[in-house]
Amino acid sequence: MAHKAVCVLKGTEEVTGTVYFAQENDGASVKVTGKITGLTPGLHGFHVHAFGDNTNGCISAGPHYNPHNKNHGAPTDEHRHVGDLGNVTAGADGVANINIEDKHLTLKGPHSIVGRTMVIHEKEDDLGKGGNDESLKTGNAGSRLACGVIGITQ
Ligand SMILES: [Cu+2]
Ligand SMILES: [Zn+2]
Repeated sequence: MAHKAVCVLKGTEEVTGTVYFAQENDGASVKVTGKITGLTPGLHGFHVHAFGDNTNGCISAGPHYNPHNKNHGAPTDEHRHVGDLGNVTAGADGVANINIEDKHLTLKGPHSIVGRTMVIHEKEDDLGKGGNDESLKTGNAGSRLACGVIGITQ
């Protein structure tokens, strides 16, 4: 059975976006598509954070979703946070078009990302290669520009 989810990202500045998630069956990879606008041109860290809590803005979403207690890494790394989707790239128009297929995410089961928060960051995620402690936690991606809770859709 296929699973689908959606996330509307909002922030304090002009950054907004809509992200769609689709998984053909329980064990399949998750396709992540959509668009984020209002960004500065270049790379921006893009992660699933642990909590679906936006009571104090994006900061309440907590750290990167990490149910297996790993260090921060690149999307292609075997050892990474489940939430580590790396970077999205905004063009000169400030728009990032998202088209990711990820094997670590799931929309079903005990480690489902549904009910957690998607965050887009100010800076580039160094993918755990920054050579300092923070790199292994956050990728030094800076502040949280916009976020939204991932919810079930039809
Ligand atoms: Cu993040
Ligand atoms: Zn991470």
